[in-house]
Amino acid sequence: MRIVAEIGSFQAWTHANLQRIESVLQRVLPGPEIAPQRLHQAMRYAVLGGGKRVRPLLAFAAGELAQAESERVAIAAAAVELIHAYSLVHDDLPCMDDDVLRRGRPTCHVEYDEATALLVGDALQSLAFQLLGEYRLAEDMQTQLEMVKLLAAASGSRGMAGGQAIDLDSVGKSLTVPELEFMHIHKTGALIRAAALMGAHCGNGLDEKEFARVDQFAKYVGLAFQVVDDVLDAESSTATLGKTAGKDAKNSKPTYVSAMGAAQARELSRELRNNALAAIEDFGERALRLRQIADFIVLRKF
Ligand code: GRG
Repeated sequence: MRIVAEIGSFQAWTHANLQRIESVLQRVLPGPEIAPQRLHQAMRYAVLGGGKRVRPLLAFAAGELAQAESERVAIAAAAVELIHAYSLVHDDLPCMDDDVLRRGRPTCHVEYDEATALLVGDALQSLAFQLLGEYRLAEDMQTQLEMVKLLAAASGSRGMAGGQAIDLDSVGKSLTVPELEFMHIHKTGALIRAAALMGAHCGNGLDEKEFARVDQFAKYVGLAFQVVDDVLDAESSTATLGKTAGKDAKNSKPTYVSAMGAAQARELSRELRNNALAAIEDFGERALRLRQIADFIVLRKF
């Protein structure tokens, strides 16, 4: 009975926060009628075309834990999602992963053109940092500066972009599990971790130890996300994923599935989920939303 009620409440919570993030993203993206129209239309195409919004949801959950105002968290979450959207647009380009399908639609460079897609990524990244400078997000300016630093580091060469460089370099090679972990902690994990910490920074309800617990939780969840992504790429269909399935094997990319097999990779994702939950155990009921997101990430089908 309790589990049913918790699932129901998670759906309602997710629905409310998805509406919140969509409306902020709609608002902060330049309108399609504003010059240069084609670039602004392409930016909106890349960001507003669906997506699970896992990173914003993590920011909202951590923000609630830190007793942050949801309006502030929504802006921080939007900044993270803009960076994520930029990374997908660039990742899909012919010079990187060369894909034609994303979120069930043609990728940005297919719908528009390569030069526009490149600029879309650049402009989305700039817009993310503009938001962090434009809105009051944290109780004090020192914390707000920390947030700028955090998002920059998570997206840069020692975070997501660095992970992508390792990924491009590893095509056709076989990586050990620790090497895979290093790549994914950067490529996928850094931004997921930043999402939770950005949300937590919007409030001042967490002490240092509690903040570190959220960080630890997000590290495990970020890795679990990638392990599940590898399994879904191997086992799911293009129709379900809304992006081309089976690409990792076709492109000779080292993955958790190629390193240990799908069944063991699934088991690893469950282990990582358990580690994530253990990290936030002391929060008790206050961490309900974080726990539910960890479950969603591990059990998701797309
Ligand atoms: C181009 C600097 C640069 C980085 C690209 C994130 C990334 C790095 C590449 C995406 C390629 C990929 C398949 C990564 C695996 C995990 C991942 C980030 C999947 C996509 O994220 P989701 O599932 O996407 O959250 P939605 O569409 O739901 O937002």
